Amino acid sequence: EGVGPQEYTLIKMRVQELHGKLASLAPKVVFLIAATLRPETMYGQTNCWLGPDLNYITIEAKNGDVYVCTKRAARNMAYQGMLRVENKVLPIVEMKGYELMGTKLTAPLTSYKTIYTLPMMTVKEDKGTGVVTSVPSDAPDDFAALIDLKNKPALREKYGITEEMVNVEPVPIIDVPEFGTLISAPSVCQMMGIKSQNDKEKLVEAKEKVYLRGCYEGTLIIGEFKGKKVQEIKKAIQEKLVKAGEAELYQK
Ligand code: A2H
Repeated sequence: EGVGPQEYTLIKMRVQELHGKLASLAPKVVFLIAATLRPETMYGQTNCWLGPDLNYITIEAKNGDVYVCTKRAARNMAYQGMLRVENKVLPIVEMKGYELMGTKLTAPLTSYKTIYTLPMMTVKEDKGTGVVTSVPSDAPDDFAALIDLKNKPALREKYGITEEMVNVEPVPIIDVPEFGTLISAPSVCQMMGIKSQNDKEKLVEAKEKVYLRGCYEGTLIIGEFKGKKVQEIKKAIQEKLVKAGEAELYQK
């Protein structure tokens, strides 16, 4: 882990219909909250990752919204004064990631009206919130996990994922000079022969390459900050999301 506390942006991904274990929470508004270091990439969200075997809980935020995340993240949020602790009415629901697969979500900034929760085996219990937003254009991990689901019907079936749910493509959102018109994560994965989320060592290398280039040389090619350097507008996008009630800040 890095030095000192990491500041994440928690992206609020609204659950469109409350089914199964989440049904008892109605009429509350329920969000999966994804921790990201790259709020400026939210234009390219195509889906949301959960660890199928991780445990998730629901908690009530200060504003009355219900959040889904790991217990560990909930504890950290409580320390950071983000939760409504006096609440005694709300049932706390506990569930496994696999029970939430295929949930329809509404996420900020992305052009996809609905995105789905999908399984990723490398989601860590002890990082962020255990909920990860997927930007396959700019994150090799996300790209690799998405092609696994596209290529492996048995993997989809195991978690009740339909072809429609993975019928998404990386969205070009950031221009990196070195990659020309190519989208960074897919092209680096292809150049390095990465075919699956199991190619772990190669993915570490790919991630570093794409991350550094995107952050330091990238220019946004979509949205209201189009034409601006990623470095210059990262904070502005984060603030805009927070102001709109679509994100919160979280230290860990
Ligand atoms: B980032 P750090 Cl486009 N398990 O968001 C695995 N990965 C997790 C996680 C967990 N529990 N929680 C967060 N993450 C991911 C976007 C993104 C991210 C892009 C490019 C790079 C990138 C879209 N996914 O991260 O180890 C999240 O993915 C590269 C570092 O705490 C989060 O930001 O520094 C990042 O890892 C946090 O990683």
